Amino acid sequence: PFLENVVKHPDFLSGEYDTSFLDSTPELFMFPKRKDRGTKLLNYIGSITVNGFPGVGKKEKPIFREPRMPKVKYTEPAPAGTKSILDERGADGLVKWVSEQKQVLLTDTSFRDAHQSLLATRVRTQDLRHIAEPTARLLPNLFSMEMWGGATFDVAYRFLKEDPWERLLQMRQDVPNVLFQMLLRASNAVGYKNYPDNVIKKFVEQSAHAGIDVFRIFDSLNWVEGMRVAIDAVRKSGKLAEAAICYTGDIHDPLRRKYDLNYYKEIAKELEASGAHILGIKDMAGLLKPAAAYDLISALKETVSIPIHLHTHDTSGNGILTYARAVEAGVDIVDVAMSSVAGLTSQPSASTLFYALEGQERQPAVNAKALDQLSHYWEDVRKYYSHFESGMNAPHTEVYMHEMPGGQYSNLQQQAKAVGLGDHFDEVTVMYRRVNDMFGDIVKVTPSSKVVGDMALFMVQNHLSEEDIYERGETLDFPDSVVEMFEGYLGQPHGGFPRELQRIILKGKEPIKVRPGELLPPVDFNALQETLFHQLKRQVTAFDLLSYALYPKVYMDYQEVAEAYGDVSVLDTPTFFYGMRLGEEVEVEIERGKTLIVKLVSIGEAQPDGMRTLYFELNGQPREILVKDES
Ligand code: 3PY
Ligand code: ZN
Repeated sequence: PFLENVVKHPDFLSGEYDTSFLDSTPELFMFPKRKDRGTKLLNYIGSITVNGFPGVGKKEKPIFREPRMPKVKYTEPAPAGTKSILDERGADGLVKWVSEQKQVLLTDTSFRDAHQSLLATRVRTQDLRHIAEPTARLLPNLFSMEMWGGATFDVAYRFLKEDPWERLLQMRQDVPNVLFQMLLRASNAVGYKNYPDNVIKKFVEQSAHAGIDVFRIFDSLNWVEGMRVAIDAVRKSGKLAEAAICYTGDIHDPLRRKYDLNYYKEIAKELEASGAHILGIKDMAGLLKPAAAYDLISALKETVSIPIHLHTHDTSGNGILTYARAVEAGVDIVDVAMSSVAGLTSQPSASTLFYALEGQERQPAVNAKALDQLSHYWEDVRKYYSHFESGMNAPHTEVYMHEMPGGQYSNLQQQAKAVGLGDHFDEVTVMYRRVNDMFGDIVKVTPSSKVVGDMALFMVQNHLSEEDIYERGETLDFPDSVVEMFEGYLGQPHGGFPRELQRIILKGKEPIKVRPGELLPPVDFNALQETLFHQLKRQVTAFDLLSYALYPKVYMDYQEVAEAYGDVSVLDTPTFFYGMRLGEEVEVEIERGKTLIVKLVSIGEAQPDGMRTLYFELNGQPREILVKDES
């Protein structure tokens, strides 16, 4: 823990430390007394056993097989990979290396987008960690592992009750050789709204220190102005700025001229000129059809000289063909996932692509047997998360109609259910597209996609047609997210907002035209540090500050749970979601070399006030825990 405290110290993280800070910083030696971690964990287990996991409900704990692990030799150090190249030759050296590779390079998204898109982002750090080192050793010639950012940040706090920074620091220890990649929503960081510039800069700086090497930066309206602060911050950190264009529409559709080849070429040029090391094409919904992929990548290869990294979702079932054509056109890197967490709303499968390109000189240089073994692990782990599956189990070409991003489909479905529209989801998807067209045909990706989703739900729920909006709009109370977007707080869409609709939605308010970051006052981190110090009653790290600045309520709620239950990330996933069966015994490693053995002996009758006593054994000693039965 000492090293962890040092490594997490803000001075260390900002790179401004010298050796004297250890002497002048006695709080590093004063750890909060982690009294009674055992009891806190028993309280958590007891509460889940009696009441079920929040949002999932009380379910019988299934018997899961122990996830199959690949065979890996740990006697040698991990083979050198792209991370070693970045560390030795810097960002430009790495870019040069990428450009020199004949075969297409791969990014493994299993640790981020795959589970964000298939399992509501719910995969826990522990399950990621178990397979991180095997992946790094078996696939050392991956371009990168995408393992952070996007929704993983807030979901970790909100639902998994674990610290995303811890995830990054810990996984970095497991993976010294392969680049770590994150998804950064430009001025929206890992959130859903614009933040002040100093928050974005500090977030990038700290993420880089904690272990991120490649930042895929995108703006939810493809507004390059909104991306510059993040691009500059990444360049300053010495890491790789992958500036991405979100792909929308269809370059081959004569009726969608707004997003033609020229549109993408112009943005690509702007991004290259802004200092991007790599150009990302972020096909977040999986709309890029194979022939379009060939034409788009061919055109962009002629337009820019930086490497091109393509990301798609396999929702339509066309992902592999799209990649095959993109590879033919010279794409440098593509995003794939391990088979058992690939396909559908996730990325195309790594091994499928490997075999699809057999006999071609650009076939990726990966060990197909290793891919199978890694996939076995994910197949077993995925079962822990079955409650978060979307239910989509076949290719879904309707995505070409509604254009919903991979990660949004299941989310919006849940939102629709929550407002009683579970049986009307088809209507919602059609309305989603109609809203897009009303909004002037915009890029739909977090957070602009959420705005379109909110409006579609609002209209279906209130039985409003497009005509109603124009006729009665002045009397309607539009969702906040819709008003904010039309005010300009997510930036400016290509071609501007439709004037008439904007006037109706804003009801006389003036929209902004400048970058929201220019108007938002900077966060006073010193003042924040003081506030947090009083609230947390402990040393405040740069990570605490940033998490609070991004998500004050989510972060404080997390702290409250951590206070009540301790560090629940140490529990195995079945116990975390299902609690314990009567008579079951589980081992919990609370720190390296320190294991608790927990046995649930019996559960008492509910008292008139609803309280039940749970009888445990903790390392052989009887322990009683009181839990209120909420049923
Ligand atoms: C995110 O922003 O989380 C996304 O994955 C967008 O596609
Ligand atoms: Zn994606």
